[in-house]
Amino acid sequence: MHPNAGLPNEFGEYDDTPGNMGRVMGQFAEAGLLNIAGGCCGTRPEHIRAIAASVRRYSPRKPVSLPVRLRVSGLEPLTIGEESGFVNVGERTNVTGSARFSKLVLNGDYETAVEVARQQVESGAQMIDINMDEGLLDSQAAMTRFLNLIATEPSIARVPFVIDSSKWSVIEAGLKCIQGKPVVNSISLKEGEAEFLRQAKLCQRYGAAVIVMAFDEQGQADTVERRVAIAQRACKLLIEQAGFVPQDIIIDPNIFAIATGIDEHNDYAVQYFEAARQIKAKSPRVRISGGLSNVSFSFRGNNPVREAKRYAVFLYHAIRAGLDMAIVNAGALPIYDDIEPDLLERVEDVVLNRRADATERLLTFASTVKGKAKEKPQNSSGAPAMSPSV
Ligand code: THG
Repeated sequence: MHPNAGLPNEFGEYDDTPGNMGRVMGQFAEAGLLNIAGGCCGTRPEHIRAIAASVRRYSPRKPVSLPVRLRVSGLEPLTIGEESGFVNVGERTNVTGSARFSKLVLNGDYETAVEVARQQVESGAQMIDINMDEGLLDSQAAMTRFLNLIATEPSIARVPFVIDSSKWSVIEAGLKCIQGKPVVNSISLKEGEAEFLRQAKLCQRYGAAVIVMAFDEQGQADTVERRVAIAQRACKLLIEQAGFVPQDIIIDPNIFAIATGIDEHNDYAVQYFEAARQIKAKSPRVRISGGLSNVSFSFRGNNPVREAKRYAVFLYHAIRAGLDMAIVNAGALPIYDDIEPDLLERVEDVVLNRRADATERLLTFASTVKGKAKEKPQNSSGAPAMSPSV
C-alpha cells in the first residue's frame, strides 16, 4: 500500500502529516493487511520515515492459499466448486432461445431487453448467457451494445457473463466489453487444433474461463466414448499448449432432445450422465455444463409447467452425475422432490431409458390428467437438438 498524503486540497497540494500517515499505516500493518508499504503524491522523506517507523515491528501479510476452484466474476466473485453446489446460468438473454428477447433486440428495444437480463438475475440466475446469433442482426454490434448497457446496471453486472456465440468474432467483441472474469461459450475442435488453440490462447489473454463443446473435426459427439475422448483431447491441448489451468475449463458433453419418437434418441440422457461421470473421474478439477432446455422432451411449449418438471428430473440426475452448472430458464424450475410420484416415475422411465414404452406411457399419462391430450410428440425432427454454440 502506497497512499497519497491525503486528498489534494483546492491548490492541488497534499496536507496529510507524517505523524498521521504513520499512525494509519501502522494500523493496517497491525491488522496483517500490508504486503509492501510506501508513499505516493504528496509524501516526502519525513512521511516515509514515519511510515517505516510504525510498520517496522509487524510482519508482512501472509497470503492465504485458496482452494483450487473455478473462480469467475462480475462485479462480485462467483466460485464454482464443491462448496457452491449447482450453479444456474440464465438462458433467456438469447435471441435464438427466446422469441421475446429476439423481437426486442431486432426492434432495437434494448431498454426492455436489459430488463430480461435483470429478471433472470432476480429469479436466481448466478450468471447469464448472452447470445446474439441471429441472421438479421449485426451480432457483433448487438453483443457490444447489450454488454455495454448491462455493464452499467449493478443489479445485473454483479453476476459473471457467459458470452455465447458460434462466431469467434462475436465472442471476441464481447470479451472486449467485460469487467471481471467471464466465461466464453464456446470453443471446440470443430475446425481443428490450430484454430482451437488460437481461440483458447485469446481466451487466456482476455482472462476468461472457457466452455468446450464435445465437437471435433468429425462432428458433434453423440456417444459416451466420443464425448469423453474429445474432452480429454481438449483438456490436454488447453493445459499443455494454451496455458490453461484445469479449473478454468468447462466441458459441455452435449445435451440432446429425448422422447423424440426416434429409438436412437432414447438413451441420450443416460449417455450424457455417463459421459459427465467419466469426464469428472478422469479430470476432477474440470467443470461440467450443459444447455438444459435442449433436452426438450419434444413436447415443446405445450405445457410449460409439466415441461419444467421434466427438466427438473433431468437436472436432478445430471447433478448426481457431476453437472456443475447449466443454462436454464432461471426461476422456472420446480423442485424434484415436489413432483407428483406418478408423473415422476413416468418421467424417470423416459430420462433413464428404463422401458421400451416409456415415451408412450408418459404421453398416455399426460393425456389422462387435467389439460387433456394437449401434448403430442413431434417426431418430425430426427436430428439431435443442436446447440446454437456449435
Ligand atoms: N450448450 C452451451 N451453450 C448453449 C447450449 C448448450 N447455448 C444455447 C442453448 N444450448 C441453451 N439455451 C437455450 C435457450 C432456450 C431454449 C433452449 C436452450 C428453448 N427455448 C424455447 C424453444 O425453443 O422452444 C423458446 C421459448 C421462447 O421463445 O420463449 O428451448 O447446449 N454451452
